[in-house]
Amino acid sequence: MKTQALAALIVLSSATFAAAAPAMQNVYARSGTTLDGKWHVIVDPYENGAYNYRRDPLDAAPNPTSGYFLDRRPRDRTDLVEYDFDASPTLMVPGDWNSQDDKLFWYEGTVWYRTRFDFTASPGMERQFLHFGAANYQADVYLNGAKLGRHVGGFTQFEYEVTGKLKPAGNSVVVKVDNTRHADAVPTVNTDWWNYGGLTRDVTLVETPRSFIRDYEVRLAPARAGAAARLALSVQLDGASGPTPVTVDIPEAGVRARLMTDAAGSARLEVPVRKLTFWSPQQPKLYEVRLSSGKDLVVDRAGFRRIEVRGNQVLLNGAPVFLRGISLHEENPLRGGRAYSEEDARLLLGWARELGCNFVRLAHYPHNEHMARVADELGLMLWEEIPVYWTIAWDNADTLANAKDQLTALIDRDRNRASVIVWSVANETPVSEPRTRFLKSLVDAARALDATRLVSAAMEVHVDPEDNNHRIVDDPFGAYTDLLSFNQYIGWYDGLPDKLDRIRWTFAYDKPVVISEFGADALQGMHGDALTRFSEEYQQDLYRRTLAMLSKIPQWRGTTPWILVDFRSPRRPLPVIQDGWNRKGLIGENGTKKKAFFVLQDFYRKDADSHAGGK
Ligand code: GCB
Repeated sequence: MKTQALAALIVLSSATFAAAAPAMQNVYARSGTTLDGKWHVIVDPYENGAYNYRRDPLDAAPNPTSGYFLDRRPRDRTDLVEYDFDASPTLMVPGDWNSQDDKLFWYEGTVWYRTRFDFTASPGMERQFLHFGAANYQADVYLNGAKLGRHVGGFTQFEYEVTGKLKPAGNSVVVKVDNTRHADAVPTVNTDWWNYGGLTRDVTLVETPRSFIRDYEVRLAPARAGAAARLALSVQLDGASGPTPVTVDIPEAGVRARLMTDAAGSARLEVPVRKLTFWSPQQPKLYEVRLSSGKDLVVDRAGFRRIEVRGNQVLLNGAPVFLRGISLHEENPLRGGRAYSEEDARLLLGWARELGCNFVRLAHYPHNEHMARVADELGLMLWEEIPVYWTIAWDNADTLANAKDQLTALIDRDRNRASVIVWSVANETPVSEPRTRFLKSLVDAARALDATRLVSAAMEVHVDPEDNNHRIVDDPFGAYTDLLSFNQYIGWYDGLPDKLDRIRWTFAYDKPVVISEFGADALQGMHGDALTRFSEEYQQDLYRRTLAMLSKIPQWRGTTPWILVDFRSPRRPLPVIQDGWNRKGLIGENGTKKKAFFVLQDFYRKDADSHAGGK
């Protein structure tokens, strides 16, 4: 392989990373020790570990180790010990508690988790960080009896520096995880998915040298007419004392760039690339990217592509594309519970590929990092989303700050994934001024953090009061999004499937229409005629008619039907048929495909691409 050194063209210092320190980029590429495995747990519905009998918070007490559950050891045999981690059961981390213990299936509240570990620093490593992939919903973290902090938000990564706080033996990490729903939280109290609680993603003790590459971005720079492709590189060091060199190597692309950081540890550089194979679903080319500075080395695999909207077309690498999509929840129906592993990602995204997809909507919250990494590899474009869902507290400034934090964490984590083409800020939110202001502020935040991807939201449709067969999409928020995306359930919640044949559409915006949901419930294995609710035939017929209806929309550019696999929802109690599952999956809870799967597969194979729009 030929490696060619390319001169630095522009060196700019930047304040891009100046916001509150995000968790480090690409935690899987760092040295460290996994803290995954069995953790002892104490279920604490009354939160006695957090408050005394007068309901005063124990964190505020003068002795920070006085919490019942802060892993105290009895001093002698006569000590009263009512809460003892060592004597308590264990749960696997990562993993939700609901699917691991029948008694916790419906549980919402506090569970205390504890693990112990010994620690010896690896050669050259001087700093340590405790990194959590996610904990749903609120996590209070303690190390050796002292509180490290609180994290709010069930689907985003967070970390604490623990340098100088570790002992050679018997370190104790205690986490109070609370999945209580709140009206002013994100999401709020009402969702159509299971509120899985726990340490749902990997926990890692990461080690770094004193100065390390905390954050970086490697992407295509905006195209310039007639000019060769250029890569935009940016890095952020943590712990450097003064300007420090950073090297970025992309051997297969012939890039070897040297950046010099400013005093704040930031550097940016654009470099031309001789020859680059653009990432696409047909050819999901990934390049090894090696970033190094002093003793620190981070290796990633990144793809390079352009995504943009022109008029009502979506262009991938300059060519019109139809988004052959499907929605999915972060759930592994075969094992039960939240999906968290690379293997889970391969199962779910493998099914999407079989369906003929080039696009997947990761609904309704940030999924684990493996999803985007596996999608990069498989050539699936992604829509990623935050849980601004239904009835958010639009006027609450803390709720907005919370939503922004989640959006920021998601963008920070996945900005180097070529697969991600859409940041979605909301799902089915009712039109009102406070709501549109709230969402607009999220769009602004997304664009400020990342100007290279599309921004959207799953909006709603309204019925023309004069004509029941006329549907109008004119949400004022549509003025701010790149795609015109909306959910519609004609033929399921709105009439019977024959209604689909009569519908006509009006759109207030000449933008690419990407229908973010349609579908019908069907119990896998239940058969009937096309008018038998919950039969596979009903769902099959609805898919046929919906695709025919959508095909008449001139600016139709894609869809992510609802949904790839049945998923658990407390809103779906119908015995025998639902039993706590939303049955709109194209695949049943046991992994068996329903008839409608093949209708969509056939459409994606034969007809879909003709809707990409002309050149
Ligand atoms: C929707 C929601 C989705 C639900 C779905 C349904 O519009 O966005 O979260 O699960 O409808 O099945 O009703």
